[in-house]
Amino acid sequence: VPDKFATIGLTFDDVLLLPGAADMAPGEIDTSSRVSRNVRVNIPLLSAAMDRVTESRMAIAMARQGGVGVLHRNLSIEDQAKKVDQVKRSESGMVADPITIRPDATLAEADALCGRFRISGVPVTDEGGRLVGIVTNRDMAFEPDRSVEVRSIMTPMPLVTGRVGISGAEAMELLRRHKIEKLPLVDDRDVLKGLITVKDFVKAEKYPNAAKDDEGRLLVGAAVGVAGDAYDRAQALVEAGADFIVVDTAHGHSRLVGDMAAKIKSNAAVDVVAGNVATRDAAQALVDAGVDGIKVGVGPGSICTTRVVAGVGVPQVTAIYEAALAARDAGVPVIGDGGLQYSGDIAKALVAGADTVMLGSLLAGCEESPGELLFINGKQFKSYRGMGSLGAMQSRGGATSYSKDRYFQEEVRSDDQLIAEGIEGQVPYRGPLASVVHQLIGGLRQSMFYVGGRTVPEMKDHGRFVRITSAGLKESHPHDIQMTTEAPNYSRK
Ligand code: RVP
Repeated sequence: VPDKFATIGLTFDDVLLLPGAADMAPGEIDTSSRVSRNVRVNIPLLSAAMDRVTESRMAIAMARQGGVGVLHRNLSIEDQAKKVDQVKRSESGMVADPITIRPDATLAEADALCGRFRISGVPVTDEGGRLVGIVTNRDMAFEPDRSVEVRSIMTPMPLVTGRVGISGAEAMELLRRHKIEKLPLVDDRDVLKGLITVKDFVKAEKYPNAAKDDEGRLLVGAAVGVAGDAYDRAQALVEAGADFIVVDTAHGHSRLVGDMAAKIKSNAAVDVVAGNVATRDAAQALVDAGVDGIKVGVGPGSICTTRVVAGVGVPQVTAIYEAALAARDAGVPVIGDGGLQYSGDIAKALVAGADTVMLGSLLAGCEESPGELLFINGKQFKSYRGMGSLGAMQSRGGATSYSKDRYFQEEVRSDDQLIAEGIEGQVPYRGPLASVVHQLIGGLRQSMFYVGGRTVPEMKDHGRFVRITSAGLKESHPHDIQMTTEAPNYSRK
């Protein structure tokens, strides 16, 4: 970087990808990638850690599609940890640590438990963790007295059970032969070790591309900050089963961020991603702090006003490129976060040096994002806002907002002293995530074919840009025609 002026900063609309020789069939294209050193996804997409984008429903939907969601942190530690738990329990080949109930609990308690975790039955275990029976909806439905003990209505041992380590096919065969929905897994002392359900098998078939951990549970990430009880939060999230923690701030080139990442890493076997940064030096500082992934983006977000309010930022393609220069040699994956408007931008981010991208506005309109559908002039929308918007920073009563410290404003006590760095608004409703991801990844696969990159690493290696002018950009979009039909993957901004 020269003394005063850095080189010119380029963003998605400033560049196009050069077509390259493609010696592969489109079917050979592999979109899998790494979020961080040890977290692999099947599609290179993350949903943003924002309170209008990622709660458990979105995280589950993202992982089923092969990507991963990062649960936002603008809520209490307990609530966020609960959401991690919901994702980890949602589906898998096997529930490793099933919810259980004691034989002396009441039917009302069993009912409440099933309602809370949205399950249709619970294994019953004694103090030693030994399986003594199972109680399901069917047992509960015909008992009017809610105060009876579970032991009197459960189906007691001996039950059909499987041994720990049973194969999926064997388990399925047992479920089918005995026409049961749940197969408890036990060791040789009948201690409950897991649970396999029919529902999980059906889902596993429905989502063959799902991103899962070694135990077959969906992947999920969760965000923390650096102030106050941020470290306690990280511990609670790890305990709940988060696959990676994101130290999520607007300025990752600060000692607090590196220190927090290092502290989390030294006390837990979990990947830690940190950010956001936009220069090579900042990425190098995070590499030196030992992070497993680097998130890049200062100011590109659709709802972000940091570049206007603070006058700070780096156009996103250049930011990714610069950060990747430091990350690449260290083998640390890069997440390009923010500013993507079209599927083509995903490929541009990868060629610039990202391993995955994080999306906010492109996903905020999905059915699975938090918040109600809004009807305005006969059109459907969902609300979307920056985590640095007044609304988000005040959402827990100002003084206790958990998103203020993303912008290093946790010291600000009163709402009217906050300096907003984001706005609040709405985006068009887009329906289920599955169809949105289908279009985004379909577009990415086309890019990979045009560029001649069979895999994400090949895209990073072979891909080349051509810089364009505003005339080139105008030519790129539809022109000299009045669009009469909405395309599923294109709208004029
Ligand atoms: P976009 O996909 O362009 O909507 O950008 C989403 C990203 O914007 C987030 O992942 C986050 O890094 C950033 N963000 C979130 N809130 C704000 C803000 O209020 N300025 N910015």
